[in-house]
Amino acid sequence: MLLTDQAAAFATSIDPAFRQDILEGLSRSPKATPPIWFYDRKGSELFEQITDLPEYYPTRTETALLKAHGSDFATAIGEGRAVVEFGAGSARKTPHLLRAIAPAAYVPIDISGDFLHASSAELASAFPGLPVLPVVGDFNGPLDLPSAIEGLPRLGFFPGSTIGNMEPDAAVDLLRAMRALLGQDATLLIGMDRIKDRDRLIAAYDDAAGVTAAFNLNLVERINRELEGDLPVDGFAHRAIWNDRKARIEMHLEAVAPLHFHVAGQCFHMEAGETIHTESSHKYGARDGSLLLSAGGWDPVQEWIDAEGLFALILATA
Ligand code: AVI
Repeated sequence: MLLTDQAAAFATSIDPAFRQDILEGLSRSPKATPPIWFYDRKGSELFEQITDLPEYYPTRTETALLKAHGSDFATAIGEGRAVVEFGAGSARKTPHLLRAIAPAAYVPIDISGDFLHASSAELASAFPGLPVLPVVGDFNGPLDLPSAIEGLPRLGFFPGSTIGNMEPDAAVDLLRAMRALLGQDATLLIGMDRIKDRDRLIAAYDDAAGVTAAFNLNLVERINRELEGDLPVDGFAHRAIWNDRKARIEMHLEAVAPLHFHVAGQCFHMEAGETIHTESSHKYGARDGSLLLSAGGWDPVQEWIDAEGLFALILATA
């Protein structure tokens, strides 16, 4: 088959994984798309804004824990490890940990190369002498660590409760993959958001300034931009729902009227009130985090939690 120039350009510029996930997700009933596709440049910037919102307590609380417990980390983790950060993004919390444990190398992993290279350069200048070895990639798939850290004991660092954006079975698979990647004497420091008052949880995902709504709706704009979509952005409303049975906040894009639209040449229809489930953010009870880690092949050894019980950092050994 011959492609026109325009179609050929479209066929080569399109991210096939994005196309496949969105077409599959919109064809499903109920409709659901994976949260990784929030994070184009604009989505990553909006997420950074979310982390500063008064309602979004996780980043502030976890950063305060990292600042406050540096000497505990130094004792429990020790010096000279290679720190491997999963989903490093802007890596704003990382300096607190690096200062406390004097690592031998720092390996940030992130899917967004632009973001990763900018934050790696900043860290390298803040920690002269520390080898900073960024890896661009999706930590949900197979990855190779830089050969420069061969032989060094590793600390996996997975802050932000990003584990909560996975279904429990996928979270267990990821923890097992991390254990295999990090090796025998590895340790893991992981952030987990706790179950709390429902109104507080909903406010954190439906802030008064509408930044989380813009973050969710940016997915519609991204589909239009990158997948030849014609979704009406004002045809969708942001919804944040607490699903108590599954202990998770769900973000949805709800059709405010019956909608017909196209994506990559395929037609879709939504009834008014029908939603696209765009993200789950699981929250953990007092023992849930330890159970999840154990299922993932890790042995939880220490936990740090703020006075209000909002957010926990857990240290586990392989
Ligand atoms: C990245 N992740 C841990 C965030 C969360 O809280 O689940 C993503 C997010 N979605 C809306 N607000 C923040």
